[in-house]
Amino acid sequence: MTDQEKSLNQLYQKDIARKDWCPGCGDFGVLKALQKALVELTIPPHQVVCVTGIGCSGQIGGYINCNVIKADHGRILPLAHGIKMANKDLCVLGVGGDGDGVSIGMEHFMLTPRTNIDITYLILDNQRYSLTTGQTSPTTPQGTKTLSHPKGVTDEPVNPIVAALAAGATFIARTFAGHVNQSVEIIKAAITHCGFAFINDFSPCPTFNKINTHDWFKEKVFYLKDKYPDYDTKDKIQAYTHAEKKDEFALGIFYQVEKPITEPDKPLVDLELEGIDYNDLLEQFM
Ligand SMILES: Cc1ncc(C[n+]2csc(CCOP(=O)(O)OP(=O)(O)O)c2C)c(N)n1
Ligand code: SF4
Repeated sequence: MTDQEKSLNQLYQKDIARKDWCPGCGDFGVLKALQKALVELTIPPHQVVCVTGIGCSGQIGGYINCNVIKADHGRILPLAHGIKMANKDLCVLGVGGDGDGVSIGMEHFMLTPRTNIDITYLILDNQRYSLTTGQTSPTTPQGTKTLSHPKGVTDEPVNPIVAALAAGATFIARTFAGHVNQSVEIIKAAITHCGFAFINDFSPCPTFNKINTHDWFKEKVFYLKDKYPDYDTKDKIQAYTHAEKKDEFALGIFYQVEKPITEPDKPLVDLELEGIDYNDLLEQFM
């Protein structure tokens, strides 16, 4: 780590006694990877806005020292979109669960990518609604017995990568929370991509998902660039083909193309955010 990275890393650390995630939760790995990616990109915390969901995954906002907004359930993307339109110089991240993104928030997940707004959206996919104790989510595999489907889930799951391809995202990748270093590189590529970047992260929930565990994923994941050196990230059909597979799971960048982005003609907010005295601002509303 360079001296600059060391001091940035310090800035991103939050002084909290403990994290509320269960031991072994995949979300720890995502937090580490996200923080490392921001440090390595040398983006200072005052330029980052992290919009989080409401579930366990949304806790990430409490553990990283940057600007954070906890959205209503399913409303990460409209908030993130609005923030980027207000100040295009900010690095805007959305981080939430599969329940948040592909159930109650599905309309936004289908409609935001086509604007190609320059934000990065991560779904921490544990195949359950975990904060509310493990009910079926839209990504729960068919046949799985859960709290809300004791006889097994009857519906076909939603595949977030396929959904993002259909919705027009210009950067689409999959990561695994157990592979922190590889995730850092993919998150960096997503943040530096100019346009709507989506990452579906497999983040195991050892408490409510006893099937799709860390070990289960470790046996089934591989990196597209390792197994298929000729893989073309501009080929949408190839991306669909790999995304649809259910016996093994490709990781890495599935799809990436350049397209014009949505940007405001002039910023709605033109403030230097470093060193603002928030007390003065707050007093205006008291
Ligand atoms: C409008 C609304 N509906 C329902 C809830 C209850 N609720 C809180 S978290 C959650 C599920 C979260 O699941 P997911 O987004 O997958 O996150 P995870 O906890 O698995 O990380 C639900 C349904 C809520 N807070 N707001
Ligand atoms: S319930 Fe699952 S997702 Fe939530 S903190 Fe525990 S392990 Fe993580």
